Amino acid sequence: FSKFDWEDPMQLFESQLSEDEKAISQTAHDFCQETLKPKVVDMYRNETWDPTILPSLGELGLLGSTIEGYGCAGVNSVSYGLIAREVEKVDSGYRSIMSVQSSLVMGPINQFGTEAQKEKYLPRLAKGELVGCFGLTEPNHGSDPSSMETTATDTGDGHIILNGSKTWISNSPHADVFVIWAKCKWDNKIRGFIVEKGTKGLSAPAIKNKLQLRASVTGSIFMEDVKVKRDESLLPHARPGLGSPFECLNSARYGISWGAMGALEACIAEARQYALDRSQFGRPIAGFQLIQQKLADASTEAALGLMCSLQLGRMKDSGAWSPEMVSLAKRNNCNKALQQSRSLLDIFGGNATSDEYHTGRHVQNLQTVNTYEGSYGIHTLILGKGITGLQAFAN
Ligand code: TGC
Ligand code: FAD
Repeated sequence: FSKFDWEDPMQLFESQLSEDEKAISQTAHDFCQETLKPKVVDMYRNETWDPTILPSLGELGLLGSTIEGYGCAGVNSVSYGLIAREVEKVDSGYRSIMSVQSSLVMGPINQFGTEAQKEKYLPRLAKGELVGCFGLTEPNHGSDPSSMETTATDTGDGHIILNGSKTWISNSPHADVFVIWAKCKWDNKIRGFIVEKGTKGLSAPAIKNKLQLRASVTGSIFMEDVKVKRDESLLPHARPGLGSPFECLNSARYGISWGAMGALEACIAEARQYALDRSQFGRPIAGFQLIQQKLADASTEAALGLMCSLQLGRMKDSGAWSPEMVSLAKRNNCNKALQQSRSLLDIFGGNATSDEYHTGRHVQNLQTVNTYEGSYGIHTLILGKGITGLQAFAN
């Protein structure tokens, strides 16, 4: 048998990845540890936006990485997951910045846009020259976007007028490109629209003083008679209804299943080192059984969760996947990461309070990660419907 490696307990990295996947993961790892990690404590403290982050991710081919052409890397879904894992080892907020740009902005433009829209936006989004955001959630409609109040009116002369508001939108205060989902007055169906920063009637103020995800800027979007050209703005290949925005979410949720495990792995590494360095009662606390149980439980959940995400990625790459599989992975991995990181935080004793240790920040972030892109409860109900055939969302 081989020697046990606590950093890769089931030899996922060593035995299950292709050489290309290992190289992409290593590139992402080095960039995240060398460039992102030194910034994170300050950005989290001050809720700031660093305009160099997206361009540096773009330079390495880490934005919209699964898209073929338009300056994108065209890698497989497993590689996208490995990138999300490395970014979220530093901070869930940084992974949010990356995954919103990749899955929720470049994804729908690539999948549902015209050739002209793709040529116009994708290369610059891939370079990180443009910042994108995705507006689905509204103040009164989060888990149930089908009831959204934002409207699109066709003026009959080639224009669309958007009215309404969105809330909790990642990147929106710095966005150049807004993907907005609105209910069309002509047939009551939801469609996607691209709106550019600076369009009259559009504003996106930041939501300040968040308790979580402070290294990622989140905002509202307000639209008051926002007039856009129909052929430039409408994503014409999106199926009318919620199916198309949910397709974007499938990809983002899949990436989050990897990312949450990355955050947990970072907590395991930090807690293990802390426990080895910290002595009480004349010996390292790592030698106490209660501490070892926390590390064993967390390592087990991280290893199992990563294998689940890897299997899902392989199924996505072969085309044999379902949204319920995505819900299973997103629900399990986010919830396990939240529970286990919270348990590991106890190892730091009073130092759990200090933001010089990263575990407390990960615990805070994971509360949001367990909520956005479909809360734990919503993914429970998606799985419940998949298992029983009966939906329990509403009467
Ligand atoms: P339902 O009637 O079940 O479905 C409506 C239509 O959508 C289709 N569909 C899907 N298509 C593709 N993929 C999926 N996963 C799909 N799920 C459903 C479905 O077939 C149907 O199509 P059609 O042709 O029949 O119209 O929908 P519902 O209104 O009953 O809602 C069900 C529910 C609760 C599961 C859904 O609304 C839901 O998932 N709610 C959660 C909302 C959510 O996830 N919001 C995320 C906002 S974005 C975000 O959080 C970004 S954070 C990013 C970051 O910073 O990282
Ligand atoms: P609610 O829908 O009000 O849910 C509240 C509680 O009720 C939850 O526990 C939920 O599970 C439960 N619940 C709801 N319905 C049911 C039911 N039928 N049965 C049982 N329990 C139920 N959205 C975007 O569109 N774009 C973004 O970029 C984006 N980024 C975000 C960034 C941050 C930092 C945050 C916090 C949120 C972001 N969101 C974004 C919004 C996010 O997707 C929503 O917050 C999430 O979908 C939950 O919606 P809600 O907050 O309205 O909660």
